[in-house]
Amino acid sequence: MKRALVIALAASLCGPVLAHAGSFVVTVKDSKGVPVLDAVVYAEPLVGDKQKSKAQSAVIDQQNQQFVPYVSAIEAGTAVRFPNKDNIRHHVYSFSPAKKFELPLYAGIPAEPVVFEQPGVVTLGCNIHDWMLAYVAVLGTPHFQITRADGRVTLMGLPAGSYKLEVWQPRMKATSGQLAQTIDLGGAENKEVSFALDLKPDFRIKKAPSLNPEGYR
Ligand SMILES: [Cu+2]
Repeated sequence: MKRALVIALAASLCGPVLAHAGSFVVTVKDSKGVPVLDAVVYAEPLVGDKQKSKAQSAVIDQQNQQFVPYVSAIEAGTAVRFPNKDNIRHHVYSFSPAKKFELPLYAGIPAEPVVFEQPGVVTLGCNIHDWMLAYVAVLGTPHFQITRADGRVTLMGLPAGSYKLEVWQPRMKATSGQLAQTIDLGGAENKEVSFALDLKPDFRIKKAPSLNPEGYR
């Protein structure tokens, strides 16, 4: 009797979610059909209780006078640390409505992380090094991934239901095609979805002008 109860409990704790979980297999390309890097793909459940996530943390480095990574995706409420791995000081800031903050000129790791409470896109800069640029997509869902060079991600372990599937990329034009799709996902279903983005050219300066010790060639 006791043993049966334990087994039943164990099954109820870890069984249902896995048994009815599905996934979105998402491909992001540009208007010419080229796979898109650094696209944030995220799925928000349209019905049912939103799972309350536990406190999470993330790291955005400053390395060789660049932010690493260039694009981060986090769930709202995540605490982010900004370690400076360079031997010069940085002054990290954001003027974005979703999170305004400033880490005045510092070396090493600031004592306190920065907590991003509100969903939205946050643009990061450095007061000293104008070319330093990074983005944080703060999301109201734990279901997200960022594309690599192949433009593909898989959002796994999603309970069956109806989802709004969305994509965001720093170079996306406001007029980009369909950026949000409402899709029903069945249990144990792997649903293929694709997005085509209209992107602006990449104007980023890849490296700090002073990084090349031998000067310009
Ligand atoms: Cu800097």
